[in-house]
Amino acid sequence: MTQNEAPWWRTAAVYQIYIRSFADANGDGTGDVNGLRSRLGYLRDLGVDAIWINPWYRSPLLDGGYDVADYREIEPRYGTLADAEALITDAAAHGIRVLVDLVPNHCSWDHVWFVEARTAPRGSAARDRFHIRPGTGPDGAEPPTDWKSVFGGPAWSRLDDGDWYLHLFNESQPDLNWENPEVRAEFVSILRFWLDRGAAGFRVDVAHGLVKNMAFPDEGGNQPILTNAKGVDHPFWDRDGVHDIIREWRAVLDEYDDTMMVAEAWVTPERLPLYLRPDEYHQSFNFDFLTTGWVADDLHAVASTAIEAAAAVGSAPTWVLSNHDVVRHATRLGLPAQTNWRSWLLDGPHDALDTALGEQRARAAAMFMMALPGSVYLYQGEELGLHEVHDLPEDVLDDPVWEQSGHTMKGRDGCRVPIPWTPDGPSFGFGDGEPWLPQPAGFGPSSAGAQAGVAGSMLEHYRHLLAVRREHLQGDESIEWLSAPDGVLGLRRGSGVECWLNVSGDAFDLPEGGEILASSSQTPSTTLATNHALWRMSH
Ligand code: TEU
Repeated sequence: MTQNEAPWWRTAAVYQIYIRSFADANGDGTGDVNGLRSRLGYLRDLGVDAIWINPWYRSPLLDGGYDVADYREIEPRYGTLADAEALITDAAAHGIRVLVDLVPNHCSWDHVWFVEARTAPRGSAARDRFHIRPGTGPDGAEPPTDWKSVFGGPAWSRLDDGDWYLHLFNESQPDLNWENPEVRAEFVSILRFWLDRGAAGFRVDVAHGLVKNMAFPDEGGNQPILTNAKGVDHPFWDRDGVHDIIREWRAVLDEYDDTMMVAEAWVTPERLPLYLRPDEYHQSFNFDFLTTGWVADDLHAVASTAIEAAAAVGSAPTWVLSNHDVVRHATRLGLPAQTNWRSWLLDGPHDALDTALGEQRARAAAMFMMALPGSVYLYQGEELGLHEVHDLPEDVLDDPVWEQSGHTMKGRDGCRVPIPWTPDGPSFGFGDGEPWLPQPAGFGPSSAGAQAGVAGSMLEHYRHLLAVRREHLQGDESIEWLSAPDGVLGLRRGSGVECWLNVSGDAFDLPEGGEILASSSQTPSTTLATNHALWRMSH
């Protein structure tokens, strides 16, 4: 395959839209499709190739829309199906493809199937679409298994007739039964629904879920909240049967030109390539990169492993530093090494955060990530250098994790705060209404408006990096690691672009080289200080 024929997704920059918090056109305090449409020019100027939109379907929003009541309707707070169709058309006119979020492991308890199942008799077809089982113990008052929800507490809740239904996440998110042919057929139809409307593909939620051990053995052991167990023959994660489902979906995508699907699969690096075989997912997120600390050897090991693993199955690697489920990386990188950032949100100490250090490292980390072969996924607001809003008052927290963990985990709201667009004004330009989550009083200088055109701002840094990446780094996928002292990483891409990252070493004088293309410093220099990165064109 010549480089020009390589599919777009192999080297794309994809921008994640948490639609609830991106831009609010109708002033109800919640982001919406028309708000997003009004900001497409910003995304084009930023230089992204595609957007992935978090679930926008009709939903009670009890897990931010990952509780889908109707996969073919848009949540009224976000707009209409006609708005969504117009968005896909407008995005194409801006040169931006649209990936839709597919949520197949579970639906909402408001989905018509579950409404039916609740009152349907035991053994009925309506109940077979879910995992509904009698309990154990006297009177069946104990859950069928010891399985725990990812958000805390038991993974089973009781129906009025005493039977129990499985929910690996919130009680409002009943797990679908993927052994049921009707469930399988329905999702093929949903894929076609969005592909027929011009979607370029899907980000697939909980791609390592879906299939359960139908013997329902106990799991044994307790998993920490918000982690997905990784083990051999686990009763509900990463079971081999999931690959049959993926192949069925891939055959559908292959009927449409230029489409792709990317898996959200929290599995081990050894198992991940199985999801990326030529007749399965095109790509998968690489969460090992996201969770790697600021340690040169670790970053190198994770990156090179991912590159080799993707190549072995003909896929291309992906890189992600932040998303709507994790503490924003400007904050993570400003915390002392080894901090458990999930529990730090509640437990602190909050004065351990060095915001300037986090921002400095975030500038350098973006350069390292964008210099790697493959595609990058950017989370809305990282181009503004936004920090986690870690001090949201408890009474505004919306993530079900807060309640379900018995107030032991603060959850994921702090990375979902509405975006500041203007230095001042109501909700910093997010919209005319009161935003659904409060924004920090000092948000103005972080706004897109305050940063646009300002040399050295994080926004201009991202714009510049994406432009250089488009010109020099999206044409091929080759990489050579360069020799470097401890604490420093060096790599060269096929175009001749070099990236140097000083993670923790002493200031390092780069070997003789060519023209500097980008720098994390306001005063680019070939003496690379710690926590800085530099791109240059080698001779
Ligand atoms: O996340 C899947 C998932 O397993 C997460 O709970 C993950 O373990 C955690 O966030 C670690 O960072 C997806 C969505 O991305 C998330 O927003 C949803 O809450 C979840 O599925 C349920 O649909």
